[in-house]
Amino acid sequence: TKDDVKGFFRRNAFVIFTVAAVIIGIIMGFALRPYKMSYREVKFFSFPGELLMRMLQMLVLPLLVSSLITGMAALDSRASGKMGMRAVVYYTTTTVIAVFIGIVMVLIIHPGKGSKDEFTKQQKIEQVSPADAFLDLIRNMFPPNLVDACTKQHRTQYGKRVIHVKVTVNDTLYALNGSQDITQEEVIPVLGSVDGVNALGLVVFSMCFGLIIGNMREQGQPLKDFFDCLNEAIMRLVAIIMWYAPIGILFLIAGKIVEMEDISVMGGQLGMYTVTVICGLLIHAIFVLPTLYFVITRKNPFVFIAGLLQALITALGTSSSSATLPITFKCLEENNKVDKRVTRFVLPVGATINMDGTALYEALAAIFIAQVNDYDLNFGQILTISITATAASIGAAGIPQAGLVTMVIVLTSVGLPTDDITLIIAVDWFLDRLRTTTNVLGDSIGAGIVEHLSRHELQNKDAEMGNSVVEE
Ligand code: DAS
Repeated sequence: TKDDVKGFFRRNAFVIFTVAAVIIGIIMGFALRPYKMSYREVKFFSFPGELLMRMLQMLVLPLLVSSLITGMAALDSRASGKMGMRAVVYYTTTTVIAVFIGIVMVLIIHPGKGSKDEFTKQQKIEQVSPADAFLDLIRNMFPPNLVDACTKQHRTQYGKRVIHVKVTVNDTLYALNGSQDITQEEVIPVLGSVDGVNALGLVVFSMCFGLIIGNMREQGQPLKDFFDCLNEAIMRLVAIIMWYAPIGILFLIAGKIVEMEDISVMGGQLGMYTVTVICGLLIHAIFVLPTLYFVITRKNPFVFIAGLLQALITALGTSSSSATLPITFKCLEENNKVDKRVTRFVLPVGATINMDGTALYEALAAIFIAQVNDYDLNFGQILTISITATAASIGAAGIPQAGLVTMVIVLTSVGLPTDDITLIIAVDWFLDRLRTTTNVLGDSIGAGIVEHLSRHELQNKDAEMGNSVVEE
């Protein structure tokens, strides 16, 4: 009836607008490509998309800190310990499966053969040894200056960026993660030029701080109330930004299509490599994660995923799982009714360290680069790649192209030339979106699974709260 149709549109307005935005963005992008817009014109054209990125990034810091602190404070240490253990087991399991899929796919399809002279490389890429990178991972968990951790992403022990990469491919200078050595003017186009926060450090601090004020009972109540209120206020801001999101996503996608290299770059082994990555991510996202969800919760995974559509499309548009975090919260809490005590705990941690798509990608890309170099890897080296790809995905920040940058660690670990990152940089802007979407899906499915496994603790907590209300 008419009311049913109206009800359907009201309930799904966001998703309908967002899907429409993606379709219009793609059409507009391809329609504008023949005009060969200059870099300045492209930046101007995709300005509404850049605004969306900045609005979402603006919220990441207060949202991540307030949701983790309130999430931890809402649970006593036993309950959060059990929930934390379940989350870590889930993260480890899905990341290992993702790496395994990546390795199997690249060994079966074997996309990398033939020579690599089709690319020019003019800049050395900084080497970071796996040991340094691993120590960096631990070091970044304890930021010496919290304010600094809010403004700078992970740093190496030399006080520089984790790894910044300057490469020139076919006369186009690229900078990943906006290296300080290159000014904006020099770099055309600037790829992942996003200054992330040191999310790792803030996650560790917020978890400890939330647990402590949770155990302080009445004494900690003022701070608990403060962060609860801050979290609620931020989520209301997100609700406002969500109306703007479809417009931002439209211009992000259109701008990227206008800007992207000629499709001819996709020829030969690079095209096969792209197909291999897409197959691997699809197997993980459409088969592995939904099956895991169904086996554990016995609920329909695709209904759960339908509720996430807006977050998945935002991840596709922004290629940043931390920028998507506010929308992931909204989708899980409002559409999928996941308990806030779970989302506030699992999502910020997951968005920072659980990146299935990135782990799959880094293992696959490293082996692809070995294949292109006719370099036969033995079992031990493939094992090393799977371990370093897992560690690199944990260390990667949830910002654009982080997975390409931390791959230097994986390549260095098996003696592969790190300069060969330039072989795959031309398609990375596209594959980054797909692996970011996989990352966000993995975090969200994780929240659903952890909530299901923690339902007894949550019910006991509700009963306790209920009793205390009755006593009062
Ligand atoms: N773009 C990263 C993210 O936001 C993933 C990556 O670069 O691999 O999850």
